Amino acid sequence: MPLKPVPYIWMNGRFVRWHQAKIHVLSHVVHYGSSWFEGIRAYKTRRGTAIFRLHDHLRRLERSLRMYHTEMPYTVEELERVCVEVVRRNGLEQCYIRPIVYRGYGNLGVNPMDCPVEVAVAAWEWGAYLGSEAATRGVDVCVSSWQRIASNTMPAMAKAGGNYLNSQLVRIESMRHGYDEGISLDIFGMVSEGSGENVFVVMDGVLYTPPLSASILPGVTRHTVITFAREEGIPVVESSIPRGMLYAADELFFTGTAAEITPIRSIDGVVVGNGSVGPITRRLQERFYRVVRDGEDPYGWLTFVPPAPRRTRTARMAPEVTNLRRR
Ligand code: PPE
Repeated sequence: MPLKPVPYIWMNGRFVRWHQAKIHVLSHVVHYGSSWFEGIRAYKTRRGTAIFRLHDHLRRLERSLRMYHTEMPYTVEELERVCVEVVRRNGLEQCYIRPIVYRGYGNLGVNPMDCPVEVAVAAWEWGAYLGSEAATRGVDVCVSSWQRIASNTMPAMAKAGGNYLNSQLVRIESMRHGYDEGISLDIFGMVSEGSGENVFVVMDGVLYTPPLSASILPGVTRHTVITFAREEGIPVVESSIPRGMLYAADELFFTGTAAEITPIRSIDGVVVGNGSVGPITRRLQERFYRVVRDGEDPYGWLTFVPPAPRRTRTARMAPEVTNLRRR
């Protein structure tokens, strides 16, 4: 399904029309993958539209940039206001928000430092990531023949555009072989993560997930699930997970902003548990929905979006996010 355009994208300090949000073909990012981004969801909760863990996502963006010796042109607080305004101005009740920082047009050659650091924030409606029945029925997954990037090649902890070439290979291979998604092992043969999700394993009532040293992205949803599990009294173990555990597991699931909490119903054709959503997975999903659907917010994870402006015809409004000075 192609993207469904909304009126505006915020780009380098102003709102531009969706179809006008363009870059030059010789921009550094096009050639060398030099971008850092986030994926954030806004939910239509009972208490109004709210962005989930906005601050935490933007802090991760800042850290991704630091790993590449690049300063964010705007502060986290400024970008928070921009994200809110992008949702509001486009009249979106629930959506996916994509802030992206990239090296633009300046010079070419590997050295990025002569290219401007540019920033855009877009939002669009994005439904279920792994299919409409993924959350209730689960997905079929394989172990990929592609290993996850090693932390001494590129920092897997950074959400950098270039990392997603590795993810693309995993995803393409899994789909070509008839699966919904693939899980990569790290270079030491231990379970790492999905092409766009973190992985959890349930065995004997204990929740296991790979540590940061397994070349994973430190997922915001992963942290959310760990928080819920601890509160529910479910023991959480962050440790190396041998591949065999995937086949022996009582329950398996993915977490991610796009995928939310998606049960895995088979791995390499081996049915997980009894093939239906397991009790711990379900409990964690319910906890998650209490926040993003009911708007319960004991952790301060929701940023509510004020109602949309009546007139959206002029893009020149909202001086608080259009007059931002670059740092
Ligand atoms: N690992 C990877 C490689 C990853 O891309 C994501 C998010 C996660 C783990 C989970 O992180 P978090 O969203 O903070 O819980 N993947 C994003 C990209 C999806 C896309 O296709 O683009 C997402 O879920 O938004």
